[in-house]
Order: sequence, then structure tokens, then C-alpha cells
Amino acid sequence: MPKLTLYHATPSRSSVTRWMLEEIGEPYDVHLVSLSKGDNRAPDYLAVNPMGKVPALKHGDVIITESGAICTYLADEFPRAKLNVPIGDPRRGPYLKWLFFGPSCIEPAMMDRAFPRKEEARRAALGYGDFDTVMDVVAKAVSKGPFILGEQFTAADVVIGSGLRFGMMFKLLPERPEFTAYVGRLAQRPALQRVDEKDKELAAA
Ligand SMILES: N[C@@H](CCC(=O)N[C@@H](CS)C(=O)NCC(=O)O)C(=O)O
Repeated sequence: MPKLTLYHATPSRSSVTRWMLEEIGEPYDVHLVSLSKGDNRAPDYLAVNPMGKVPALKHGDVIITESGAICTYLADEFPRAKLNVPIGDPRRGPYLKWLFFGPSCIEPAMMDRAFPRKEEARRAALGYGDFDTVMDVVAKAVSKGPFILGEQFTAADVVIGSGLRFGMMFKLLPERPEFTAYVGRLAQRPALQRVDEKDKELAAA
């Protein structure tokens, strides 16, 4: 089986993909990238991810970057873990929508609020529209539960759940009761608990 290597830094968005790897349950190696020492700007790492960012995943000879793409890839590549919604299943549409909604709506809405532009952009010009609508849409989606697609936990929960966890942890997103209840359910997952534990050890080392 081709080897899986995660290029990882903690705390960072690469913990999203580490959570996904723990959910998949396949063995993987961690290659630490020190952002503070600038490893991510060194030529050997830029050959892996020319964006100079973590995470990156190497699977055999294939390199995948962008946390949402990595989660989608792993879910499809290791279907035994039942973290994807296969082609042909009508839930595949909403599944993909949430995988894209995290990086293309929640994240820019959150970061634009944290680092406002000098001139406010027109709502129509922003892919996510406006912050409040994004929050309302996500709150409604996670309110019923237990997971975003209902009973099945999928890669979409790793992506959306990580965004909400990170956003609330750093006070960048409101602590809406729908978000805290959903994140609380996700916190029960042994795979996420393992990642938090391992990342804590790495941060302390
Ligand atoms: N769109 C990327 C964003 C990755 C990203 O911004 N990673 C940050 C860490 S959270 C990083 O590597 N920052 C280092 C830098 O830009 O110098 C993804 O979702 O994978």
C-alpha cells in the first residue's frame, strides 16, 4: 500500500487533515514543518507545496494540498471507513456542498471579519455573501444532527466541524448554541481526542 505522509504543524489547519487521517484509521507518518523557523518557505518544502503552507499530504507519489481536498481525497480513497458519500447516492450533492462551503464561505467570512478591508466590498462581489447569512446557514445545517448529513459522520463534518471549533476557540465565530452542541458531539469522537492529545504533545516538545 502506498505510504501516507502528512506535512504537519501545530497549531494549524493541518490538524484538520490529521483528524481525517485518524478517522480513516490507516497508518501514516508525520513530517513536522516548523512555521516559526520558516521550514514552509524552504525550497525542499516549496517543492511539496509551492504555496508554502501546511497541510500537504503525500500518498505514494501523489501530493495533495488544501485541507478540504485532502479530506475529500482520503474519504474517497479509503471507502471502508465510510466517511464519504459515493457517486450515485443523492446525498453526494449536499456532501460536496459542505466540503466546499467550509473553505470557500466559512473561512473567508471569518477572516474578512477578523481582518476587515479598508473599503467594504459589495455583498454580490463576495463568494460567501455576508457573514451573518453564512452563520445562519451553517447553524441551521448543524442544528438537527447528530451530523451535518444526519446520522452518518462524513468528511464534511471534519471540514465544517474543524472550522467551527477553530473559529470559536479563537473567538472569531459566535458561540451559537447550535455550534457548541455540534462541536460538543464531535468532541466525543475518539479520533479527534487522539489528535488533540498528539498535537498537545507536539506543541509541548
Ligand atoms: N487553504 C489552505 C490554507 C492553509 C494555511 O493557511 N495554512 C497555514 C497554517 S494554518 C500556513 O501554512 N501558514 C504559513 C504561512 O502562510 O506562512 C488549506 O486549507 O489547506
